Amino acid sequence: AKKTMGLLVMAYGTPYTLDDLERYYTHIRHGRKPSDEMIEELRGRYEAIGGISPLSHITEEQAKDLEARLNEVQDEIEFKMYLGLKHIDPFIEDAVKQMHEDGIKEAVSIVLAPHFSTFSVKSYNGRAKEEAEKLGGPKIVSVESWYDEPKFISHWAKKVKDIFEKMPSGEKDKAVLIVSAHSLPERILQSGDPYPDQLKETADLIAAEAGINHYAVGWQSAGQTPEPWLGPDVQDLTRELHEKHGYKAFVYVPAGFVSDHLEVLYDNDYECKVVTDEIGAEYYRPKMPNSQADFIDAMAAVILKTLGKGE
Ligand code: FEC
Repeated sequence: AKKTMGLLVMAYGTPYTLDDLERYYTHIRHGRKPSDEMIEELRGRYEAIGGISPLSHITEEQAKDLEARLNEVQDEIEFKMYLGLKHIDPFIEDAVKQMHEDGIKEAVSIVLAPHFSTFSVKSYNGRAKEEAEKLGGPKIVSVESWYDEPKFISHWAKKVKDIFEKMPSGEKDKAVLIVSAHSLPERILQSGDPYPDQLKETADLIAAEAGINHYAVGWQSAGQTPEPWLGPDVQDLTRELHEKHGYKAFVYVPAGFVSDHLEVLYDNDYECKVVTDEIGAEYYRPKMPNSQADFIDAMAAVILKTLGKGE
């Protein structure tokens, strides 16, 4: 008989309606309530992208498609998907509890973010394992990162290549690719966090496969705290590359994210575009992976490899 295994898919989470803003933002801030001005500022950003983020539907579709793909490509294991979110319900702990109640003994977990950091992936997997230990199961095997998965790299490389190929010839020589991820406080570096190196490697691999020579790594969406965050920020980087090298076209690949959501639709498509407009340069941002089949297949491949069943 086929063995059943839990598939714990974890993602950031987003407010379902604007009424959820305060509890969501408070959770992100580790329980510290944001001021009214902070909430209003955030509400303004959600309103600027159409009222609310499309992230919740996309996350759900990615998780369902991943389960379906895994059950399609092999017939040894029946994967049963559970969705666990970092900052809103259903929380990671709710998903683990449900697995436990359903009698799931073994599970594999993946975070819908490619790069490992103690502040991101480690905390998701840590919360899942802690809850499972508290309940006495399931046993969870975790994917730690998948920033260099060849199918993931190809997914982006194809899109980047396509954009560069379609540029008018004069523009192509003056175009640059910017690969970015969410910034984190610089203090992650003190403990040797691999996050920046992993992003650099993703950028190197995408550029190599797409045949792009002009590219740079940047950081985006940094928090508003006094401590230093990883830089350069993508907006500053855009100005700097324009001033130093005269680039006239910018192609943004926010490879640290996998969906259309606030950080991309606002921080890239609005904030970076303000800069490219100001300097008179073209703005390009390939579509996010969302639930495109080849992207889902890339994550399925990563999971099977983690379980020792991949090529
Ligand atoms: O609703 C949406 O469409 C956007 C959801 C969303 C995603 C996302 C991804 C990441 N974050 C990461 C780290 C931080 C750190 C802070 C922080 C703050 C926010 C705020 C909102 C927010 N994040 Fe987020 N993030 C998303 C949404 N994030 C809203 C609060 C307002 C703001 O600062 O913009 C700073 C916390 C603090 O103040 O102390 C740190 C990382 C990722 C990518 C990895 C992942 O997806 O887990 C890292 C999506």
